[in-house]
Amino acid sequence: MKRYAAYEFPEYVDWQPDPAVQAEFAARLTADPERAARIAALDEAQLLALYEGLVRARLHDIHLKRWVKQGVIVKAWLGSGEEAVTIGACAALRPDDVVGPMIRNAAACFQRGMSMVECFAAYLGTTDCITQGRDLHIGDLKHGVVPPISHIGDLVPVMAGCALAFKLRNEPRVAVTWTGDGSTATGAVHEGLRMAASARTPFICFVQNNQVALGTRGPVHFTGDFADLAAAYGMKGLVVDGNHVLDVYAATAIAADLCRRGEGPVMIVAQTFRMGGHATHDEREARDLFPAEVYQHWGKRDPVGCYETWLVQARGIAPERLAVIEAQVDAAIEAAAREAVSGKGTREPDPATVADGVWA
Ligand SMILES: Cc1ncc(C[n+]2csc(CCOP(=O)(O)OP(=O)(O)O)c2C)c(N)n1
Ligand SMILES: [Mg+2]
Repeated sequence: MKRYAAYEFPEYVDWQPDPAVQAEFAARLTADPERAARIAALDEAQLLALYEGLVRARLHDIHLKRWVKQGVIVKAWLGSGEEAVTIGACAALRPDDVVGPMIRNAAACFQRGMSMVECFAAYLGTTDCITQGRDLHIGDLKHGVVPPISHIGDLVPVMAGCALAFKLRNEPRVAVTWTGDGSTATGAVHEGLRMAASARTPFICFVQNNQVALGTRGPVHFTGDFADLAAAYGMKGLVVDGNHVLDVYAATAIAADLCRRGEGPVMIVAQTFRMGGHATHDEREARDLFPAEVYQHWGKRDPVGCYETWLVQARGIAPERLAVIEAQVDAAIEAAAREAVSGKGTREPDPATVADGVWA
């Protein structure tokens, strides 16, 4: 896809496939026979839909960054470089499953069918979004998206509770959330996992290990191995390459089937890396957290670039077809952003309504 020098991480700007990394990507496709079978069953339309999802997530973030630079918004929390964890998971779910995305997984909102206008409007604080301008943490139960609150960890017991409801009602539905490596330190995550496991709920909990929490590097806040956590709770655990959309897809599909068979919950540890800052305000400081080689290592593993390269080189998809998808997504995002911005000054919340819908 097109790269944007003004907005992207330095490693992504002149991104070129690295043969050794692409070989790793290909090896992962067959490393686990069960996952390999899931991937082999995907048809071309499904493969292209995954590409479209990755591109949409990336361009959504690039657009937010543009707004930050233009002063339209003050800052943005991005999922750039970690898109595969969200897009791969959403692709493996059914429409009546529910997801609880944290801000790093905001792409789940539009992947599940919420409008891009609404997602942008949430940042602008206009009445075009479900919180009516109150908060950018959005969701919509119509689309099976449970809105988060900004308190990290709290979605785990909430989503485990959704899963418990599905189980008690005998509904073959699955609840999914993503928790960051740092968020696993919260009591809420522990309580939620403990309850989810003991009640055998159809719950999938991603630990999105991007190796940093705000400005604290992973090994400083956790000295264990996330892959060991699931066993401690008595739940099944899987580890995925979080930059590999097909690996995430396949593991989620397997986990969802286990859940629907009453063999949940499942914890999926997604190994990835936060290429940027916690949000746009600390991008420069974040570059000092790890040696340059670490950024280079993960930069070569750009989830969009690696998947695009695989589609072209291994699946024989013409680059022109991918360019058409990208152009369509780009045009849709531009149009949505224009529509959302038109609400500034015209669809602002009325202060008199501030307490409406507030229950506690
Ligand atoms: C309960 C609570 N404590 C602290 C914070 C402040 N806070 C916001 S994000 C964050 C770090 C999250 O790190 P991680 O879980 O690894 O997610 P990432 O941002 O890396 O995706 C912290 C401490 C918060 N929002 N809620
Ligand atoms: Mg983290």
